[in-house]
Amino acid sequence: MDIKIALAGNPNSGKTTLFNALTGSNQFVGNWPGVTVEKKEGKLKKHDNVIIMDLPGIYSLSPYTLEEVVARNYLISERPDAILNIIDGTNLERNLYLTTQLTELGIPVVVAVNMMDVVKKNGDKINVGELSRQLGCKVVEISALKGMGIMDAAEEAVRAAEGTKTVPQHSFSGVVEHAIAHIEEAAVHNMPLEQQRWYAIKIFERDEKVLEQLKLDKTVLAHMEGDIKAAEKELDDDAESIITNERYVYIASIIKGCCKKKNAGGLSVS
Ligand code: BGO
Repeated sequence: MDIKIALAGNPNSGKTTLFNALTGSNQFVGNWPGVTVEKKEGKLKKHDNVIIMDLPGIYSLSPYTLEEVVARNYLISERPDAILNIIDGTNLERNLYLTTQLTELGIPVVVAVNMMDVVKKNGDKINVGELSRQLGCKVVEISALKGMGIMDAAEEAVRAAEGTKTVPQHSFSGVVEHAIAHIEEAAVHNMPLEQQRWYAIKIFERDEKVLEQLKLDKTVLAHMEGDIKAAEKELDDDAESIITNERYVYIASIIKGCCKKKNAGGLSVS
């Protein structure tokens, strides 16, 4: 049976360069159903049974842009066997925002840190072992432009696809976790275990697309709303911003433990 790997990343992360390098001329181009967003898929070179699905470039899995909706609909309804998440190594903070969401989906993720030629040229250092430990998934250094590490990254994704489903590692603050646990129990306990957390977080954020899809009972909704409001009161913010802020705090702690910038704190000479 074919193995499906979704290629996900921010715009400008090098996704097109990587997709072309991995698939060569073996590509099929169309549109995502019902929308004019381009859909590309291709066979991984030398692996006839591995399909790489190129998702639109996105910054987040929120429900606000057509590209985000297309990408997340594909991920949550088709559930590819693995996600190859390409991130720009020169811009980790912004790129990891999507990564923290992808690793919550319960689909195995491999992170490919791209632009390593530039990172190295700048004299910066990324400790990929530590990054991998923090994110709870395999991390591979690549340069899509130079073709460095790209087959390793794709083959790691194939291995991840064949392995067990991941359960997310990162925890939000106590009051948010409390609400998420209640939501899991009240609304999504019938779903496969690895999918529950992503849905519970989206319900906490009052994500309209997910609420529309799940068509939850009014009393269940009211019960969960109590937990969400309690978290909002305690943290003095709205639920969606709470999750966003906590993701950035988490990312800052990851970066602190994994990255050394040569010119950090100093003046740039360019
Ligand atoms: C231009 N290293 C370096 N140095 N550059 C890379 C790498 C890498 O590993 N990977 C990609 N790039 P896309 P999305 C460009 O097009 O694949 C470069 O949006 C230019 N173009 O070559 O398009 C890649 O699909 C003129 O750069 O990304 C591209 O994710 C001057 O990153 C850019 C300089 O890659 C985005 C660069 C006319």
